[in-house]
Amino acid sequence: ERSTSTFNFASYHTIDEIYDWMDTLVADHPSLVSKIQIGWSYENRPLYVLKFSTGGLNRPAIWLDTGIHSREWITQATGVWTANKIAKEHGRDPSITAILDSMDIFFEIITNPDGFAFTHSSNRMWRKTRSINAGSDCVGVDPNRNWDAGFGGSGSSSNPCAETYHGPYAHSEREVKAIVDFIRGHGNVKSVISIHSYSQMLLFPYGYKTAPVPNHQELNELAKKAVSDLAAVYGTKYVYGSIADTIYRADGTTIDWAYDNGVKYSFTFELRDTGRYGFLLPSTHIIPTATETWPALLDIMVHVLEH
Ligand code: ING
Ligand code: ZN
Repeated sequence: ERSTSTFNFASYHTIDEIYDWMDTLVADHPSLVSKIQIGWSYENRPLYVLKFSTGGLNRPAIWLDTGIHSREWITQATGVWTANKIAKEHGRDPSITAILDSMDIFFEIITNPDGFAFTHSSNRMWRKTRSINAGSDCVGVDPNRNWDAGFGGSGSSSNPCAETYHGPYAHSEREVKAIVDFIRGHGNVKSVISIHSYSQMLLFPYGYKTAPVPNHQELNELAKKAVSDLAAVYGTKYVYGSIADTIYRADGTTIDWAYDNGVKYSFTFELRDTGRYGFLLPSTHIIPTATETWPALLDIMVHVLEH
């Protein structure tokens, strides 16, 4: 059944189900949503991005991604719910309507499709890409250590068998390079929001150094407001701050690269939970997690619109 009205947002889905659902979303909202392909994965799966736009030419844009780490299933599920919410609330909710009056939103829901397929077929706990590493029996690169921002430093591993293996060179992974080329080619991306799980955190640059970003105070206050509005929904507590201050030093991450490439509103969410279920979060959490995250996303997007 290819209809957004019968798709079950409260359960986890395969890549084929989610890719089919994208086409129904586009079909149901043809004047707002389109699907673009930004490249191919290592195993030759298409890399799809949903574009939300009411027109214009190369409008200022917000980039959202979920599922760059394949085992973080709550993120792809939240991505599906959120993309549907954007389409549904456009023309109803004043904030998202105002955002889409002058900005475009690009949303890559399955950012690591090979890894995601592998979590369904073989190993539910797979994090990395599925590229073959020369001279090693271990497969995959950490796509959140592969970006050209402090690439290869101590906050990542040079061991291909490690979960945080940075890869042979920056942007070696097709899944990463496709986003780099897209954001560079677009030239007007104002915000990157890269969604992970788990830990309940809202993080901003830097991860590859302890120095604060020039607009640290602005990002810190925005994060404070976003986690407060998130907590107001069901009481879920998030901590916030720079990556290096809040979790650990991490080199070669998405949002550090974005920040150093002119995207001054770069954030990572770490969604539910804090470890009871971890990556194996029951599907009963999907709608509550997405619902509470929505006002936090709106806070960031409205701030970007106003700055
Ligand atoms: N944690 C992230 C990781 O890649 C992170 C935390 C996010 C670090 C963004 C730096 C930037 O280590 C998980 N769970 O993936
Ligand atoms: Zn992650």
